[in-house]
Formats: sequence, C-alpha cells, structure tokens
Amino acid sequence: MEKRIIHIDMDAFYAQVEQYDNPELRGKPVIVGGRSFNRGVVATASYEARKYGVHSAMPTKTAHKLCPDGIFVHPRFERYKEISGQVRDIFLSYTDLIEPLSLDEAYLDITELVSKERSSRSIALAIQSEIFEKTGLTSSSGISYNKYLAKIASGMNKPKATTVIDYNNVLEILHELPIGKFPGVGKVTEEKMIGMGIKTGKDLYDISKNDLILKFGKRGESLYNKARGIGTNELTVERERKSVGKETTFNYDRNDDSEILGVLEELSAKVSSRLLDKSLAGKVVTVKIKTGDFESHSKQMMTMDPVYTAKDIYHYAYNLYHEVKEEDVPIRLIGVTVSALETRLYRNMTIYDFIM
Ligand code: TTP
Ligand code: MG
Repeated sequence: MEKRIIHIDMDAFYAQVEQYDNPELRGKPVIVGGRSFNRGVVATASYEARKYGVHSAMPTKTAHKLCPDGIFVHPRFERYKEISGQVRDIFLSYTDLIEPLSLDEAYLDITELVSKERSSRSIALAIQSEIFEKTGLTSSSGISYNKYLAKIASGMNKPKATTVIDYNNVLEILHELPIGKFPGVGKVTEEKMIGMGIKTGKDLYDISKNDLILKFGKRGESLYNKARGIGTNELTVERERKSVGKETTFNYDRNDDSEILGVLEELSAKVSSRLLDKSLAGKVVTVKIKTGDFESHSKQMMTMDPVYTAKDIYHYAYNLYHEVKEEDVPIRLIGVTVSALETRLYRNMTIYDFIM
C-alpha cells in the first residue's frame, strides 16, 4: 500500500536555538561548537554564517578564518534536548508513528491522517507552523512515499521549506541530485564515486545492478534501488509512551490563580482525551510550573485509582498547583502529566457505566 511519510528537520538547529534565546544574535553569523581555537570543531552554523562557507564538522580554526566576525557560541545540549522534547510532543499530537533520527529530525507516517480534504502537504505545513508557534523555530519538511525520498525532499529547499517528491517528479529530482546528497552516501563513498565518474543520480542510474554489486558489494543493490526511488516505508517506531503530558507557555508572566487554573483545566482535558484515545490511565499526576525567571518546579501525587477523565486529572492537578505555586511569584509555563500508565480493558468506559 502507498504510504505518506514526512521527514522533518529543524533549520540550523543549535544555531537557531541560540538566536532565539539571545535576540541580539538574530540575523548574525552564529557558529556553535567547540570554542577551543586549536581543537574545536563546528557543530553547526547559522544560515548567515554558512554564506561564508562555514559548515558542520569544520575545525573552529578554519571557521575563524572564513568568518572572522562570526559569533562563536558553546553548545547547550540540555536546552536543545528540551526543545526536541517539545517538538516530539507536537508530533505525538498528530501520530504515534514517529521514528526519531536525532534531536532535530524525525520521520512521521501520516498515511492515516491524509484525506480528500487534508493533503499531506497541508499536514506538514500545520506541523511546521505549530513548531514555530510553540518553540519559535523554523523547520523544513519533505513528503514522499518512502523514507529516504522524504529525507532528500526535506533537504532540497532548506530553510523553512515544504517539498514533495512523488512518482511524477521522482526520477527528474534523483537524476539531478549530487551523489553526496543520497542518504547513506557518506564522505568516503562520495569521493570514491566521484573518482569513478558517478557525480549525480543520473550517473548512478546508468550503472547496471551487477556492476554496482561488483564495485560496492552488499550496498550495490541498495544503491541501485536508491537511484530509482525504491526504498523502505516502514518506520522503526519508538517504544511505548511512559507518560502523557501537555504544557502551555504564556506569552507573558501570569499570577492570577483563576486564570492559570482555567488553563490547567484545559490542559487536563487535553491529557484526558489523549489517554482516552489510547485506552490508557495513569496512577501518577504531575504539575510542573516555570517561574518568570525560568526556575522549574514540579510536584506529583499517586492517585487512588488510575485516572483518565478530565475531571479526575484536574482534581489532582488543582491540588498540586496550590502546593507548587508560590504566592506573588508569576509563572511562565504550566504543564500537567499523567504517568505510571496502564491499559484500560474497557475502552472509554468507567465503572459507573456498568452500574447504570
Ligand atoms: P543537521 O540537521 O544536520 O544540521 P542543522 O540543523 O544545523 O542545519 P540544517 O538541517 O538546516 O542543514 O544537524 C542537527 C544538529 O546536530 C545541528 O544543529 C548540530 C548537530 N550536529 C553536530 O553537532 N555535528 C555535525 O557534524 C552535524 C551534521 C550536526
Ligand atoms: Mg537540521
């Protein structure tokens, strides 16, 4: 069966996070990596710095030479992980069929979400704009009928792009693609291929399967397929979820209990509907807040019985909120999570349904 796979990849991920967190870096050549002049290596560079030829894995020393006015920043992995988690939660609100490849990229199988009214492109755009709304960061996506084509597509028009590869344009795109842009063709293979006169997808396409197997061993067949748009569409999906949570970041600090509790009630309802979807219930409720100066605090509580209704989750969240929120300390973020999950045997029914 034909599938719709999206590959999403954040634009200049580490550098964009640094620019988002430090507005004075926006629009400037930012180079994230080891700052040691002699031993440092560039992790990534903002698009402004890329204009000078700076790129990932380049020695910091070379980057200094190419871009003397570059702003060199040390990576903050915890922060990148945090944002990666936020992006993951957005993905999960669309589908469970997610295969993360690294902190900043993942495959999503959205086959089931596509309909006459909702194209795969519009789903990708919706996910990207939600990522932008919630994290302030731009991403690029590629859509196709298998994984490696989706990945090629997401890299084609970066940054801020949404690109589709389909049966009608696949060969044209692959023929023109530089050989090094084929997933799985690393630096070493790329050089070997260029040495053999294989510079583009078309050059690869023109070689027989036997010749490829002779020259590249086991990988020959996969290369033969890659030149033709043939590849797997099966995602290696993550393990079961261990918790379901939702959070909201306010656009200004808030201190009004009734206002915040209104949001907490909405978040509880969202967590509930996700648990209902999955026939799950959980025995631990956690409320997390972040104060105006970004201190995180959380409190959790075991429930009497596994909870999943909005009313029950909010009941615990309400009490936890009053334990964790300090008077006169405004907050920036509030979240509620249900964990220690178990499967409910009777889908969407409570014990009361049986009594009545
Ligand atoms: P990439 O997605 O390869 O690169 P990018 O997000 O910086 O830029 P773009 O996708 O727009 O081309 O990698 C994601 C992050 O992984 C990157 O921000 C930094 C880190 N990284 C390294 O630390 N070393 C590397 O060699 C590469 C390629 C990435
Ligand atoms: Mg990226």
